[in-house]
Amino acid sequence: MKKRTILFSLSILLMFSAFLGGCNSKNQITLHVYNWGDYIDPDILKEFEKETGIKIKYDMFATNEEMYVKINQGTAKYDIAFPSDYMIEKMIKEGLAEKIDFNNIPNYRYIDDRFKDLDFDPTNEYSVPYMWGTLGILYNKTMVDDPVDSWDILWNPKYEKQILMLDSQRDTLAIALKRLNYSMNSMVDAELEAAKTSLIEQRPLVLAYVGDEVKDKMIGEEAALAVVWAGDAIAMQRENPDLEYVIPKEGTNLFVDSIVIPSTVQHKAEAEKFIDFLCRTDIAFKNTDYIGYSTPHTEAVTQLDPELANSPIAYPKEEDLEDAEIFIDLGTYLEQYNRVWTDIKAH
Ligand code: N2P
Repeated sequence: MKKRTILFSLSILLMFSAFLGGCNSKNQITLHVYNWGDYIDPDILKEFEKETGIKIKYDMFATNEEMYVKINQGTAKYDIAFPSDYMIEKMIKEGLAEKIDFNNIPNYRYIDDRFKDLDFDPTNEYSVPYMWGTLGILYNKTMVDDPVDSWDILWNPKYEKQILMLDSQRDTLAIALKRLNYSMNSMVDAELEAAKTSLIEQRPLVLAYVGDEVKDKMIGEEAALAVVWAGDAIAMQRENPDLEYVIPKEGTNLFVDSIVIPSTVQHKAEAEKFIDFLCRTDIAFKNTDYIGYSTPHTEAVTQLDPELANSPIAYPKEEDLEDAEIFIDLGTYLEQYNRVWTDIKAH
């Protein structure tokens, strides 16, 4: 008899906790965050969940174009995304980015004015700068004996099958265009065709077109030269000191990756809370220290290890950026870039 009573109470208890659990999961808000691979300190996500009780579902992409397709399809209901400049411009034009209520982002005051009023969001209504950097060449000093100061070295047959290119259409076409002294935002058919031809000529020299795998490959000395983003160069140098990063003399791309609230948002208030959290000085510092990319946060930058804060890779001098260009949205001319990119990849 007693045994039965215990069993009975136990089952009531189980039912009750299942009921409570059910209530809980109903009120539980989950923020869907869509970011580049290797682009956040994972502890920060845990800290946000702990502080706010808001859960995070975190997905990653490798290129702006991949992110755009997902947001445009609208099936995955992202609340937060981290596109670059030109893609933000496109998203705003196409109604794929929501206006942010900056009253909810008091920590926005820490973002350096140099990263405000930029052409992709001239009125600063849709985006909050997250990280910035350059595109350049990473090479292994023990494997390359020529001077590395020009994009041209990526076309040197001496390094056949020792070259890694980025599997990213704007970045790769930018290199080919810059090498030919054209703008990386060129909308001139003949210039784009010349860039395409040069990349097709280069194909036999290329070991692979890669994304984040570039890091393992360069650290493991599987290739001598790679096209990388500056922040990743810093992460790789931490693991292999024979790696050097160079901004080629023809000039490069300067990118600003920013946080946006895409039109697929389900939880706008919580998304704004997350953006403000990322702009909090302690969090921005922790994140920058972890990933190695360059922060636009005026306070976080002062707390960095002097080695990182003074690194010419992470924080290049103005004169090194004189020939740098920011990508712009190409509008309908993008179709030409898509076509050319498909042709290159088919070879
Ligand atoms: C990090 C991706 C950086 C994005 N892996 C460069 N725009």
